[in-house]
Amino acid sequence: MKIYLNGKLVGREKANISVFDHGLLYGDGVFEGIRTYDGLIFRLKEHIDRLYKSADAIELEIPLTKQEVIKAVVRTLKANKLKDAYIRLVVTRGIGDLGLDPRKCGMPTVFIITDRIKLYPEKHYRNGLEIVTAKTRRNYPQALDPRIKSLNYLNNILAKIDAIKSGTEEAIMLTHDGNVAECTGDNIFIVRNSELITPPAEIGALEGITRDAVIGLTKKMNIPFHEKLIRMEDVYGAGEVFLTGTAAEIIPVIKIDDRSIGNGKPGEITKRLTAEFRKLTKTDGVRY
Ligand code: PXG
Repeated sequence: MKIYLNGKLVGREKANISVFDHGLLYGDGVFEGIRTYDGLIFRLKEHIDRLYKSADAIELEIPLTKQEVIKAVVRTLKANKLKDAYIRLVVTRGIGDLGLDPRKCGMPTVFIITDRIKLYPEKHYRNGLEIVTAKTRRNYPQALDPRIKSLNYLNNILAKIDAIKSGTEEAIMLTHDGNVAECTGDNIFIVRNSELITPPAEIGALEGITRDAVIGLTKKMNIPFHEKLIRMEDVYGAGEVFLTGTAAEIIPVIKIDDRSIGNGKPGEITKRLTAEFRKLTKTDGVRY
């Protein structure tokens, strides 16, 4: 396996980061999780744009142009001869000292790992997923905006631990004032009276690339769609619930906190969107 690290492709055992890197010491950095389908990088431009937006939000200057980052991604994919891959693109503040001061970090660290993709077991797509509501609330946007895809994922990890302790794989995270925000690594959608609804990202959710793709599909498919605030009562009472994410794609949810959703089976709108999304992954990407 070859890993891109600060301009070079190195073997796995040589892909090491300093213990003084502020990405490690403080979670000071940003990242992207991108996917390729049969030699097509899905929505690469959108992922790169989001990476730069995240970096800008934490005043981190990426030492490469967007075009150079794209070239580095393609170079890494080719070196590993992967056609269906998961790409982890990371930019940290770089090597500093034991203080928080980001000015001590001379040069951001950039690395790219490309690997085979690990998916949820197929049965979850067929039968639907069981999830819970996390005890842990989503970061307050005025403290650390969840729209920033930063290396600081502890908020999500605490909610993931809530999910695991409840015997499930995913958990719904609420905002400080009880609105549904998103899950630990996926956005959430509900269907109510044939209308598709997802919470607005600004209340405390990542503007997911898969979320955007699904919103785009609703226009093409004439499915009524709105961004709206939703509470857990709305989710429990929904006809359908599904999650979206780069790794998960679109995954139906059939039980939440031991309560059945709809008729307890993946819903029709979820199935139609999944079929259209699969088509999109075959066409909507950059060939390498
Ligand atoms: N919310 C959060 C908090 C996420 O981390 C999403 C929503 C979905 O966004 P995209 O752009 O992927 O549709 C994410 C994405 C991983 C992994 O390795 C995590 C994500 C994506 C890919 C891999 O855990 N999170």
